[in-house]
Amino acid sequence: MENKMFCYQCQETAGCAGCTMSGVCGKKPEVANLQDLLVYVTKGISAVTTALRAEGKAVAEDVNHLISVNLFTTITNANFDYDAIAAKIEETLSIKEELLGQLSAEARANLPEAAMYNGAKADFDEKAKTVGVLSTENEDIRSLRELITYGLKGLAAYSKHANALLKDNVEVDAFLQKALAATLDDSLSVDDLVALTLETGKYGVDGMALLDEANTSAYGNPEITQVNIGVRNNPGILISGHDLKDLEMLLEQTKGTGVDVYTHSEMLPAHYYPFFKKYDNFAGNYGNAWWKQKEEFASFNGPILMTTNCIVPPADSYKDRMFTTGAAGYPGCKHIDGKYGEVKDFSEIIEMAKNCQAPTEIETGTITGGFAHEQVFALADKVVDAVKSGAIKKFVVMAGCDGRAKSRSYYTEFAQALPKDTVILTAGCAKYKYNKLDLGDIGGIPRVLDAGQCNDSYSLALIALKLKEVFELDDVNDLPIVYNISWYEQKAVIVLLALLYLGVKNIHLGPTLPAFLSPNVANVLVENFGIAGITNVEDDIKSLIG
Ligand code: FSO
Ligand code: SF4
Repeated sequence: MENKMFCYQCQETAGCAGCTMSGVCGKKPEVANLQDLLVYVTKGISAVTTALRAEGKAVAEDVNHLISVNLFTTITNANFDYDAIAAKIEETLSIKEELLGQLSAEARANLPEAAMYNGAKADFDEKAKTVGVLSTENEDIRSLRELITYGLKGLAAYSKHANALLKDNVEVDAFLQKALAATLDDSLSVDDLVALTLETGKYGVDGMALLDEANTSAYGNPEITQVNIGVRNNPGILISGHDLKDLEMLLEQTKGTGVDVYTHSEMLPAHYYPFFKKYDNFAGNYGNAWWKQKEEFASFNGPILMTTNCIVPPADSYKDRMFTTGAAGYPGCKHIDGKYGEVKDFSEIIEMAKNCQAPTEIETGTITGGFAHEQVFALADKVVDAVKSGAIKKFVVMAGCDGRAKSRSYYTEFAQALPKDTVILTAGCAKYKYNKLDLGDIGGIPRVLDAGQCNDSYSLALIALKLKEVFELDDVNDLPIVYNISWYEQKAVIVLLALLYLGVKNIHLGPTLPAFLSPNVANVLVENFGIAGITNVEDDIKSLIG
């Protein structure tokens, strides 16, 4: 049967090969194809901005922001709204036409076809079918182009969150656009694209540093925090995704209204920031990782605000109480817009909450987190002593994502099977596989140290570099740290590329290796970086822990 779409960007892709009829994530073929066109025109405008920079001409901040939001929109589970995606394509084309006018005739003549495309909305569906992943025929070139593009999507997501806090890094933006444009360049060889992949990792580190600076300068450094996972008696609003600025605006607007705010999934680490502790109505974290939202959003009873991915297509029972903002979108769910620096109006959500029942309790107790870089540095002496005395034998980085695949129970079992003298370092929604297991502590140091969101993997890298310095080692791979990372979507790709750039070797990646790695590209990663998959808990404990 003829493909209706082709997407293989996430870990849950159909048959570990590609979604061709409809997305496992719920993405319909027409939306998947239109996302391909959005990526294509975003690459096109990036070729234009890159050419403008080469001529010494400035590119406006708004254009950088548009490019980042476009890419973020196409991340797995972020936006399912055909009309919203079509509108972004139209806006991009119109801005690109303006920019083309600023470029010399000579530079225009050298632009790729994507930079010159200027179709009308009626043509989008037809055009979309010709610009997808499979339009690159050579499988290694395709694999590298997609690996770079997915890494850039992750980088764009992190940039977007920093931009929302009015922090920009024009070098990151310029690289992101240059690299996007390079994925259109047929003259680049496999070796060129491998080099560009590694360079993407460098900017991944810079992008995560930018976001870390944006978050900590606005909200303070994360600190050890016990987060309540039970509920109160007031009506509540559940906020999910990664955007802390949206959370801040929601907390400001719900103050004194009798409505509580709870976090879900990747918003949990917001509780670790000192700034948010001043809100009495910031009640706790409700539920688990993104893929459990169907049951948990139903029992929450109140409105839900999705600030980013990961959206599961909502059930009718709560669809009318689900709202989106930023790059997120779902047809039939109200989208609340707002420019950076402006206050978004969440009054409709708050009014709705007032008429809803309080959340139904699904758990009680607390979970502990807040082990980002400054908090861990504050504990450095204790940690170093524990390593020197042999109380801690190994750190196991188990950051990344959670997902619905049954095979992910591996991570729960792996965490349980780890010897008691090991400490798990985590970030991202991967933690939900083991953060309620009560794995105990080592001399007061919890055995699960949660740094925060997936972007806070940056903290884990800083911690590793600090330990390298303290132990006076030349190579970060000589530390007693092993990596068993789970991935799901494209933010995990930039985290992986960033770790590779920092020289980390022998990362184990699961539950399956990316379908977008061709055998040859996978080989490059295996040979140069020792990347490996996972096998079973027993063998992996033996090989990783010894
Ligand atoms: Fe998870 Fe989703 Fe943070 Fe991802 S909620 S899977 S890598 O969006 O971004 O860890
Ligand atoms: Fe399939 Fe993942 Fe693409 Fe969704 S994002 S269509 S599940 S590969």
